[in-house]
Amino acid sequence: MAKAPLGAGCFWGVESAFRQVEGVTDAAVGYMGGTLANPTYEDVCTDRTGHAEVVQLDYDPVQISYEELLRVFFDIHDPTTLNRQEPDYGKQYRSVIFFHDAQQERAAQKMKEELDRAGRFPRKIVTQIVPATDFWRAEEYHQRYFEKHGIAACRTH
Ligand code: MHO
Repeated sequence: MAKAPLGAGCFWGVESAFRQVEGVTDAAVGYMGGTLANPTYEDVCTDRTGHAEVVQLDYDPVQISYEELLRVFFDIHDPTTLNRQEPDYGKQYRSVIFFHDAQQERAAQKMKEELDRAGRFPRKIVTQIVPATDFWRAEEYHQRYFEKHGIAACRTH
């Protein structure tokens, strides 16, 4: 099993999308990339802890490659809006790929460059590609949020 932590906006929808992908064996929502240890959702919402909302994916590399996971990642969000994903503003909603090793880093860089070159999006991709840090699992009520609440999109304010 391998791990891939990815940030693509409000983690409810990202988790729900990846749970439908074959080869993804588990998914947990949480926070990564900040300074505060053991942050709460309210801490992260202040946009002052530096964390991003992420989904920590467990996947079986025999069933799905890292590249295929990244394709899904780029398909399910807009990687061209800086610190914003649809209705949600703030650095915690940034588009970010946290890599665990040099191979993941190279794969992510390569895909970002290829998508930019191919003009896949009307604007330049702003996705960060940075080393993984501590994963802080989010509060239980955020896990499988859509399944619990029967909604399929992040509600807007
Ligand atoms: N716009 C969403 C953000 C939730 S997400 C877990 C809301 O309705 O609060 O950041």
